[in-house]
Amino acid sequence: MSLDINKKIDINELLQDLDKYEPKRRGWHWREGRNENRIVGDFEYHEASEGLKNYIPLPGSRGFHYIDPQPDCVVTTEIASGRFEDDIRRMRMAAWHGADHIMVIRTAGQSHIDSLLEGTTQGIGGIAVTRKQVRASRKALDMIEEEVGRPINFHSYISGVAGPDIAVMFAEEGVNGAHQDPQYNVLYRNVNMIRSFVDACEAKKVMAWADMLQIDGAHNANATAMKAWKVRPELMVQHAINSIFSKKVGIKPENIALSTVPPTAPPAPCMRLDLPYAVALRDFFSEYKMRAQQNTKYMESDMREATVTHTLNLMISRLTSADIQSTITPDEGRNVPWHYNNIAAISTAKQAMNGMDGLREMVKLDRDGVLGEEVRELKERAVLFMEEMLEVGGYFKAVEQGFFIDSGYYPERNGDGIPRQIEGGIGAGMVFERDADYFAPVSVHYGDNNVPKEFKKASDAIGGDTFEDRTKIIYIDELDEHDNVETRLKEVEKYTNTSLVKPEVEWKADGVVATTIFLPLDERTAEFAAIKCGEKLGLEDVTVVHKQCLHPSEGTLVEIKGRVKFDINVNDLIIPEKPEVLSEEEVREDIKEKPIFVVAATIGQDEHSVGLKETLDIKHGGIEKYGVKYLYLGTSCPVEKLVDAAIETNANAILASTIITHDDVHIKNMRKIHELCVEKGIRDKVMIICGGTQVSNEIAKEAGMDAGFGRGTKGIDVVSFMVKKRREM
Ligand code: Z98
Repeated sequence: MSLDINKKIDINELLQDLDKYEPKRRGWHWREGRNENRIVGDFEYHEASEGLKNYIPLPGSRGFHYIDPQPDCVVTTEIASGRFEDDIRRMRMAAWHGADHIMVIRTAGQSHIDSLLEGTTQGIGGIAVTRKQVRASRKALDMIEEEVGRPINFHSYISGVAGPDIAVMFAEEGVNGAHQDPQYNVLYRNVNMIRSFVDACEAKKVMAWADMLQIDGAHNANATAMKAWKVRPELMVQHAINSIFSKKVGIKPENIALSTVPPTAPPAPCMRLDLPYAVALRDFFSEYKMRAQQNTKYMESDMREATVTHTLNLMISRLTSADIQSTITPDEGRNVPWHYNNIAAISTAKQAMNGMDGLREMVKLDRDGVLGEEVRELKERAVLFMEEMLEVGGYFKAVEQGFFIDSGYYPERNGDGIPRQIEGGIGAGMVFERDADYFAPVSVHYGDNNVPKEFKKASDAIGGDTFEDRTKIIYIDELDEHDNVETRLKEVEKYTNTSLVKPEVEWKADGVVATTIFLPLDERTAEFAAIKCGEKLGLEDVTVVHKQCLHPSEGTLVEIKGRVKFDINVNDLIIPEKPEVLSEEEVREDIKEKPIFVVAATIGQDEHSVGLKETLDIKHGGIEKYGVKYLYLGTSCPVEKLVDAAIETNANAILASTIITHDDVHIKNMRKIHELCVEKGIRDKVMIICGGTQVSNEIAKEAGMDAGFGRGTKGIDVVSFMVKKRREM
């Protein structure tokens, strides 16, 4: 199975023979061609990687031959709608925009699961990670990476008491990266700390075998702490613990990534707090990789604000360094995973990183001043934290005493940390010392293993394990009769490979649309008025996803979402043929060789001039820019005068503009120009083009014009038409 860019990914086909599917490869992949200067289009980039085979560039690239330079670092997006069949479609869109690290977090907390789930979700609320989902996603990504021409890293989470089991499954299924940090289990999921660290040895060993990249969980401290910037010393301690632990278990340092988040957000003076922190981290942990994630702690539902925070965070990445740049959207604040906000965040990262390409070559961080002092202070606080931890008897004791997630700026302590008991938590007392003759017949295992002499390696005892012989992997399909992908796909069958379509945000054919409404009301009233507006628009289940007071009494901006009841049959749509626009180069060349002269005016009794002038004038890309010369006759120009001017100047084209439409005056005037030209014998020599907000190509042609241009027309559209039309003449 391979993908055709003109066709949707076929989920049914993807699921076929899934039980036999083998992932194409294992291991993490960094972008190719980093650290080399690269020419893309008109520009030289110093922090870019190899480009993509298929991509969607940024909208502004229109002015730059639609190039799509790819930053040097891996770009992450977190896609987790809870339905893998929908996630897969989003992964494809994300990859085309530049994501090569797809993280999937399931809606049922993985750390709450006691064992590897296969076949069924066992009645838990939410969607748990299963082999089937992982395999289907990896299979899809194996095809998507062919399509974009760049390997894509698939990533999920190895946590909870089932962590080692999940690690094994991920290794078998070609998962390329995972969050793994025993401190996460201890602090946020109350897993017993001994159990968590012992399990982590096994999980990390498996990750090392699978060449997976590991991301730690330190960022959860600043997402949880009351004041995120106060835990900066502690964050470094957490990074240190997991990094050195992982290295000692056998993960190579280049596969160990620190999950760093600039801890604060505007309106805090975030650079002053975040930059020294970022520098201190890179001083301490130069051996490891940096995974930079956006600050989410202070994220509200405002897209604009979140985007600025993200951009400031991206500046930190460019001023210091990032090996992986994560992107997160305000969906966390809205509680809806929107397809398009993933893409928006990827584009923000791509745009900002390309924009700040090579910044460090031009701007040097001044470590002699406040920055240096702050960096030193942060590092000292972290070291003192670590020393005190040792003094009280080590990590476990420190956790017991509530050292972590305390709201004080160390060494200050407010006594509100998250304390856990060494003997307490999930899985307490479930760690047993291995017997002297302990033997596990597996190829990858942490710690003592007494391999009997008759075997060269432990797994020989069973003739090879699942890492060596994939046929031993037992694939269990979904067992739940009601909650499974097949039934979900049946529910949307009406919209699969048919001409029917519904708007969607989260899941296929969910019918969800979002609308922005301004109401001249106070915030509270506006909220309820907006819901009423949504209902009157025919939406169901209307909820407010964002509101922002613009003035206590003058008005409020509200974004609502709701569900439409209808669907649309695309076969019933009347879609005019899309005019093909020539490239700027081709147009310029053509006009250079064979000049074009036009006469232009707003006709009849019409005083509107802006649209026509924008179309003519060089400043905003009017036809003048491409070498066209023109005579502008102003507004309210009689049709006769315009046609006479065309004759006198021997013009190639007449450009008429008309906005007013009462009594169909625009159509009457167009027809009059055509008839006059016929009468005066120039119709076959002159192109007649009409533009205006109410003009369409169809209306204009019906009225005898060669073409009509409506709202949103640019000079290139008009000039491209003229060049093509002249070739026909
Ligand atoms: C991120 N947006 O970093 P449950 N282990 C670690 C984690 O950070 C997380 C989990 C496990 C964030 C996502 N992080 C939040 C170290 C989650 C997940 O039990 O499945 O929620 O554990 O990508």
